[in-house]
Amino acid sequence: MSQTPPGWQALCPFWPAELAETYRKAGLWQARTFSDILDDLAATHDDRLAVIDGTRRFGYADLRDRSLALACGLYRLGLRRGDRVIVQLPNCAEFIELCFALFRLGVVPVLALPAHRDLEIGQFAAFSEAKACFIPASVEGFDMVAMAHRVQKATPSLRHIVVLGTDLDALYQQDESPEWEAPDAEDVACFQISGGTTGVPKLIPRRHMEYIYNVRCAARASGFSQATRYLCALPMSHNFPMACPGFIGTLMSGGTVVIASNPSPDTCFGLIAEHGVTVTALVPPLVLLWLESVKAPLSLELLQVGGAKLNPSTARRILPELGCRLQQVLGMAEGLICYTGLDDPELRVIQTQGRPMSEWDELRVIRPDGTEAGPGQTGELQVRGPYTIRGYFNRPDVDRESFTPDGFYRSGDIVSRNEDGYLTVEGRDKDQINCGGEKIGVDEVEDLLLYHPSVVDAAVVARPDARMGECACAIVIPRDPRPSALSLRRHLRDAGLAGFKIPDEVIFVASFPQTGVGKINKRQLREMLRQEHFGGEVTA
Ligand code: OOB
Repeated sequence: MSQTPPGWQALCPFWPAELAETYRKAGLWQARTFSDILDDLAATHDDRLAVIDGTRRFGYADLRDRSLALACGLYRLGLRRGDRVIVQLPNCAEFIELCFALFRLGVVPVLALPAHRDLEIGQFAAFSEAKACFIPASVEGFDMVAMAHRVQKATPSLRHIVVLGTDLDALYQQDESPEWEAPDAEDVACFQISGGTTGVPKLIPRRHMEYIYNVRCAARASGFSQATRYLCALPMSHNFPMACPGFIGTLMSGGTVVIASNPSPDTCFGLIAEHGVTVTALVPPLVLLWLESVKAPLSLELLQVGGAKLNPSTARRILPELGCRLQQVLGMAEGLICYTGLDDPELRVIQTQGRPMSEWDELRVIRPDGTEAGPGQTGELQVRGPYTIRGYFNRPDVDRESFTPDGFYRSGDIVSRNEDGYLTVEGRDKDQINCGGEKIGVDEVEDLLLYHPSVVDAAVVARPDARMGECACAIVIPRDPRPSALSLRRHLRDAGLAGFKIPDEVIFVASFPQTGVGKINKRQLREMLRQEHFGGEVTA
C-alpha cells in the first residue's frame, strides 16, 4: 500500500518521526484507510441497516457498493489520488457515499459548510487548487450552480461542477472498477475548515490513520454500539457530526445513521420517534430551541452538546424536559476532543466540558506569564497528541503563531482544569466570535467593511447573547454621509460572505478607545457593549 504520497502533502506538517513510530507501535495508528474500514463493515454487517434518508434505506453492503460505483465514476471523470475537491452538500446519503468514494480514490475533499458563499468557496477552491466541486442546485433559494460558475471563472483548476441529483447520480457506474492507485493510511483523507478562517483559508489536514483513531476513541467515549441509532442533525461536513463520533462513528460501531435535512424540532422530533433514534449531537442554541418545542420526553437516550459553551441552567433542563442524558463535548476541528463520562455524576456533566478522550492526549493550561496553571486556575489550553494536527496546510506563517515550538496547538480557549482532569471553558483569547457554535473570524469581516467607501474604520466584536452565547456586532466609524446599517450588511453579502458571518448589529461611533500602543481596544469595546454604553448610537 505504501507509495510515495503526492507532493503537496509535504506541506501538511507531520508528527516527529520518533513519536509517529510510537503511535504506530502502540496500535493507535493502523495501516488502514476509511475505505478498508467500510469494506470490513460491509463484510461483517452485510445487510444490516446503515443509513436512513427519508424513504431510502441503505444496508452496509449497499453503502460499500454505491460508494465503490461512485468511485468508478469519479475516476472516469479524471479524479486521481492526491487531487482536491470541494464538497458542499446538504445532509443526505450521497454525502456519506461521496466521502467514502473519495477516500477510496485518495481524492481529498475540502469539507465546506452549506452556508459558505462565493467568498469562502472561492478561497478554498483557489487555495487547494480544487479540480471539482460537489454542490446542490440551490440552498434556500440561493443558486449554488451560478455561484460555482462564478468561482470557476476565477479558479483555473476547477474543471468539474457536479450537481447533487442530476450530475452526481450519473456518476454511479457499477461496472468493473478500473485499477487506481490507492491512498496510503497516512495520506490526508480530508480537509476540515478552521473555525474563524480569515482571508487565506486555514485548511486542517486530517489523515486516515489518525482520523480513524479519533473516531474509534469518540465512539468508545460515547458508548456507541450496534444498537446506536444516530440522528445526524448538524451539517454533516462538520467534525462533530462527522467523526466525533458522528455518522462515521455510528457506522464503525455497526449502528444506523438517520439523516435529518435540518436540525429543527419539526423535522427531528418525528424522525426520533419514527426510527427509535438513541443519540444525537447539537450546538447549544438548538438545545434551547428543542427545549422550547418539546411536549413530551423524547425516546432519545443521549444528547451530545458541543461547539460552544452550554449554560449550566440549560444543561440542567435536558434530563427532566427532553428525557435523555447529557454528554458535553469540547472539540475542535484541529484535533482534541473532550467528553464528560456517561456515568459521571450530574454536577460534573452540567458544570464541565469533559476530559480528553485519549490517554495519549497531552494537555497543558498556560497562564499569561507562560507558567503552567494549577488545578482550578485559568489559562490557555494547549494540546498535542495522536489526532491533533501539527500544522495547517501550507500556512507556515499561521503555524508559527498557532503552534508552540514543541508542537502544542494553541487552542486560544481559556480553560480551568480540576483535580480530576476535567476542563471548564472560561473564555477565549482569539479574535473569533462563537455564535452558537458557528465561528466567525473577525479580521475577515473587518477587512471587508473597510472596503466600503463610507467606512473609515471598523471593529467587529462579540456581544453576549442569551440564545446564541455571542453574536457579532460591527462598530463602525463612518464617513459623511453616514451609510445605513442595511447598506453595510448588503455590502458584506454582495462580497460573497456566508450569512452567519454578517453582523447582527451595526453601531456607529466617532472614535474607538485605544490601547497604550494605539491599537483598537477591543476589550474595552466589549465592555462598553456589555454595559450598553452605546445606547443612543445603536442602529440595528
Ligand atoms: C467544534 O469544532 P470547531 O473547530 O468548529 O470549533 C472549536 C472551538 C473550540 O476551540 C472552542 O473555542 C469552541 O469551538 N468549543 C467550545 C465547546 N466546543 C467547542 N466552547 C465551549 N464549550 C464547548 N463544549 O466546535 C467541535 C468539534 C468536534 C466536536 C465538538 C465541537
